[in-house]
Amino acid sequence: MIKSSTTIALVPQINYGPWIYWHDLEKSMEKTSNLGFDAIELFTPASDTLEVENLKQLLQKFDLELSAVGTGAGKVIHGLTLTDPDSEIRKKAISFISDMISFGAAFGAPAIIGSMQGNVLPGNDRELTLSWLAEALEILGEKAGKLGTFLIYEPLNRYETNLLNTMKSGVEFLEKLNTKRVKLLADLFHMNIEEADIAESIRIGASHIGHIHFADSNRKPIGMGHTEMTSVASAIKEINYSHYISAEAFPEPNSDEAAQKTIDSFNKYFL
Ligand code: LER
Ligand code: MN
Repeated sequence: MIKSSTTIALVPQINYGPWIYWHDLEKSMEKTSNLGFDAIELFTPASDTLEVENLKQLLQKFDLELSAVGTGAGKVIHGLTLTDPDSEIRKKAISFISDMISFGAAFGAPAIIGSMQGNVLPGNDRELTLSWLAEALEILGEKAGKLGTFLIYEPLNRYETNLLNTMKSGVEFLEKLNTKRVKLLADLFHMNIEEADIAESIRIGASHIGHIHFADSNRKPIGMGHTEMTSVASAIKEINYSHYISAEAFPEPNSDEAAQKTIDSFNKYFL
């Protein structure tokens, strides 16, 4: 079954970005539930921001699941990436994500590696940098597997990373790893920039895809841009996708309308 999710940003330092709800966890969960979504995706400053028991109670109260946890705060707040030339920083990045994997796993939810993947920095070797990414994914993927979940790696558009930008390059990268516990994130916004054909790229990703970020060409909720969603939705159904479709989109024109627009689009294409 394909399941729907909103996103909730709980990082005090960040006040605008591609997340539907902001700062107030309980109110955001109540609204998510009232609209009929299945789940929430969380963007928190750290793995210990929320108490596991407290979040379990809230999820039960609002009949929601946790779809995934973001790790981007490790970069935004602490300047960590998995491909920093400094091995101490890479170690700290692995530790930050490892803690986030444990937190998510308490709910059966995977952690997402997006901006924490970093970049090949000027003067650095591309192959060496990619080997650091591979090393980290091996360690973190196995950790997620031991805890009964998986890890998600997200190809980003060229303005956010110069590592891997397309679904095909992500598939080729994962297929060279020993761990089978890393899946790909198909973020429709990044794909709109990088892919020649989003639907075809979804088919290339097929069973490797473990999470989808649902945003239109302009990163507004689906239906507010020019992504041709009918063929994309067909491809998602064709590959028998059975994870979450999560609204990582700008809260435009405001959070409530963005959430409504998202669930309307989700129901239109996937119910
Ligand atoms: C960043 O643009 C993104 O798409 C997030 O999911 C990862 O940090
Ligand atoms: Mn994304």
